[in-house]
Amino acid sequence: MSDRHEGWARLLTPPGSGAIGVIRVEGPDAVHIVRGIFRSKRADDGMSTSPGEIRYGHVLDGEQVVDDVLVVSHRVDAGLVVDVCAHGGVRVIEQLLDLLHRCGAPLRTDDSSPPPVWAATNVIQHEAFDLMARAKTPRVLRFLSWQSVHLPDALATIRAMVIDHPQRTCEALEALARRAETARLLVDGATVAIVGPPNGGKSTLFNRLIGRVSAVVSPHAGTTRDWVEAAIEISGIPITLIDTAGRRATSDTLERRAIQTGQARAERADLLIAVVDAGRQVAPLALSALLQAPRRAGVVWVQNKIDKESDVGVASQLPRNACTVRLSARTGDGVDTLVRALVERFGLDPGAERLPTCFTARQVRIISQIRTALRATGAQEPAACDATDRQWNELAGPYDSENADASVPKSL
Ligand SMILES: Nc1nc2c(ncn2[C@@H]2O[C@H](COP(=O)(O)OP(=O)(O)O)[C@@H](O)[C@H]2O)c(=O)[nH]1
Ligand SMILES: [Mg+2]
Repeated sequence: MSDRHEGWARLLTPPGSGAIGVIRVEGPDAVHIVRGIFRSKRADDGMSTSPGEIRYGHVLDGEQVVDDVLVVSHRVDAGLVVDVCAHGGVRVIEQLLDLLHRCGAPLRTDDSSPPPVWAATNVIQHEAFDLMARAKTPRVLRFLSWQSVHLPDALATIRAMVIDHPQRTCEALEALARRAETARLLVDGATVAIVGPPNGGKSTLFNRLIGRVSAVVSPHAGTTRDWVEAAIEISGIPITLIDTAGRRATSDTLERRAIQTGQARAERADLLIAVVDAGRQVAPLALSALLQAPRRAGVVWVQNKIDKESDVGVASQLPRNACTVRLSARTGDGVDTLVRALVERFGLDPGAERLPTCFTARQVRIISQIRTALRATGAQEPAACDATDRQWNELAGPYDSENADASVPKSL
């Protein structure tokens, strides 16, 4: 059939399970191809070639019903394309695409759409495709797409040297796992909390960074009563930005609770933006709270309100060698410097993403098991070889869609 018909299929809905899955059949023979596999529920009519006219029926593979579907054609440029709207289960779509392929309409994907998960040939690729469907930014998509090809290759190369160079194998594996932090920041995203004394301009800065007014700004200390968060993207890194209530001694129970919950949220953040008013000395209590806050990616200090500057020596209160940015959240002056400082603190230079990197907790766990086995017994020991063979296969072996674990891979 395929040599008589010319067409191709595209998946219009995201890969993975959904309520419906829509496959568009395109090409000069799109209508012929769909007609050949579609049987309308009303015996007297088949697929309509009038654009927009929907028909309900079955897709048949020989005599076997693959799914009940709605079929509708559209005019695109000079020709007709046909949308097959089916149930969105992964297996149903897989079977429909397979049937269309056999009928002369193979699947076409382009770079901007992630490949369907079932197209994976090995376990790592399957994890990458699954996470790609949920990627929050194009940068994350590119990272996972690169890993889907290069991480399995790198593992094959490392595995090939296990007998002769067990020590080097361990080191190479360790490097893959060490870089997992890059993957975590990209795939899961980073959490950045804005902290500091009341009235420093935290909420104003929050609103400016998210590009809209979300947190209430006022000259009254204690205005922000709860933490507010928003999803933003900085340089392709998905970021959850959190505005917290400013810390101060207060008799207001509600405000005290807001301060505590904001503080707890900030404690789990990857990075803090500590905002102080450049025209005011920081109160000792607020300063000591800020100084006791070491974070994985550190603290970026912001001296805000430089538009109404009167230098009161705030700089001398801040830690020496601290990363400090002077800006005005109100006018936006200096905010681009802050954005650059945040990216720098994350240490995600584009080159680092083009290194093979573990990107799921499962990969890190199995790599650690292989390293332990190699260190304990040495590669020459047959028992160790058997054990690690099993682990290598579990790590990056062929993907078996029939027996695969259908759960979403746990990112880091
Ligand atoms: N002049 C000036 N005022 C600002 C700036 N940022 C914030 N403010 C003002 O400072 C007050 C407190 O701001 P807010 O964002 O609510 O501070 P927060 O309590 O730290 O969240 C408000 O009156 C803001 O308009 C700034 O960059 N320049
Ligand atoms: Mg506020």
